[in-house]
Amino acid sequence: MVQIDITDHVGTLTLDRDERRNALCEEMVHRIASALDSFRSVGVRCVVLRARPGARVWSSGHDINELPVAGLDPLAWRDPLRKLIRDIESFPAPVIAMIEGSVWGGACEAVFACDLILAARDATFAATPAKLNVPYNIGGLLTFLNAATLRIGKEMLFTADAIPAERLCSLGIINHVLDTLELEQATYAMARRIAANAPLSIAVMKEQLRILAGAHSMSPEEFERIQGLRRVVYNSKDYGEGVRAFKEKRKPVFRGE
Ligand code: YXS
Repeated sequence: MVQIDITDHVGTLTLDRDERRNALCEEMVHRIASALDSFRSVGVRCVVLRARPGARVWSSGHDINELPVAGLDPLAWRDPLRKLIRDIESFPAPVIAMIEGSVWGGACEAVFACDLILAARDATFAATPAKLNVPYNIGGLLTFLNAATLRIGKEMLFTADAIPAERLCSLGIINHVLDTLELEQATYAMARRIAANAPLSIAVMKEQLRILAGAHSMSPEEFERIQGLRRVVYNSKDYGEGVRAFKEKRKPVFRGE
């Protein structure tokens, strides 16, 4: 499910579950975490997170078959996608997302949680909770808010459109868009430049930026109100319909109940 390589202080983590379009199942997230632990143990100074060369789908997001149906929070703290985001954000060196193909759902958030994004010109990004009636969680929405402007974040989340990488790059959400043939060389050149700099300084700046990006106040009452609103959504008939429609390979019919 995951291939790893370490060369000159640069660790490469390749998603390798194409038969499920690199859906981020619990087992895959566990293997990513193990790979990051091994990178940390040998002092890797920059990570490249990628799919196999030529991938049409970088990742199709959360494994829908693992989304709970019976009225449980689909994005609770222990959910694999939530763990993956925390693992990326807390890794003590920059993680560069190198994107070929299409990125869907929670994989968009995982890419946005990376420190840098370099994408092929024809890559696309589709945030899909509105396609499945998933009530995204507050921490996840903060990842989108930190990566994009509020307006672009709303467009992505409300339309679920597949947004071209070039548009996101023009908006400063993606660092660089390159021709596919140049992408890998440019990504590793940047990774090596980062790896040649001072790792302690970079690690502590990354951690400070993580804390600053998450520094938002919310009253306990507001948090509880939001959680109650989210519970209405994942307890709704529409929630089961979203997941069922995917499994039955048909368009969902949402009734707002
Ligand atoms: O039919 P089989 O058994 O061969 O399986 C198919 C797909 O069902 C499976 N697969 C997935 N299984 C679980 N979770 C997924 N996310 C997922 N995506 C795909 O992989 C096999 C091959 O897929 P297929 O035939 O559709 O491939 P394709 O090349 O024709 O189309 C690729 C995609 C990515 C356009 C298509 O697979 C697709 O639309 N996948 C779902 C994308 C999506 O809606 N992702 C959101 C997941 S939910 C999530 O991330 C968050 C909770 S949220 O939604 O809140 O953001």
